[in-house]
Amino acid sequence: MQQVAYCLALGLFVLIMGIHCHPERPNIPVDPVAQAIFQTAEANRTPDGFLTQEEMTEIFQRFDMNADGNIDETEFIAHWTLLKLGDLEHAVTLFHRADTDRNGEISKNPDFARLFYYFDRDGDHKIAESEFLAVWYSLST
Ligand SMILES: [Ca+2]
Ligand SMILES: [Ca+2]
Ligand SMILES: [Ca+2]
Ligand SMILES: [Ca+2]
Repeated sequence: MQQVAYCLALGLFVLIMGIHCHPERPNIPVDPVAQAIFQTAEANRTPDGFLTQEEMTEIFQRFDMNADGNIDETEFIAHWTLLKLGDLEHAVTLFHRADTDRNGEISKNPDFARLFYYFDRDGDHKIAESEFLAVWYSLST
């Protein structure tokens, strides 16, 4: 019994020390692709460091090359390639994560609306660069 208590105390000590030594959350590796997308989207409208719904819609429209209101995989890959965003495998992963209802295309509803909600972690109706980078990272890994 004493041994268990000892182990618990030791575990707690290690935990506290761990938190103490790393008071900040682990840094999210900055993905240059995500950063480029964010900054391009930002620069077109209000360069205030936030993506608004309008700015996000603009990204959507650029990917939706035939303007039918949906982004299919071909369009996504084509635009991805056009923007030289790199790794195609990465593109396919992102596409499928973004297709939240898995019908084979990213539509404004529900996929894009859900994505906006998902990216906007603090619920202030705009996406900060840090929010964008964090969610992008979690979507691509
Ligand atoms: Ca903006
Ligand atoms: Ca389309
Ligand atoms: Ca979909
Ligand atoms: Ca936000």
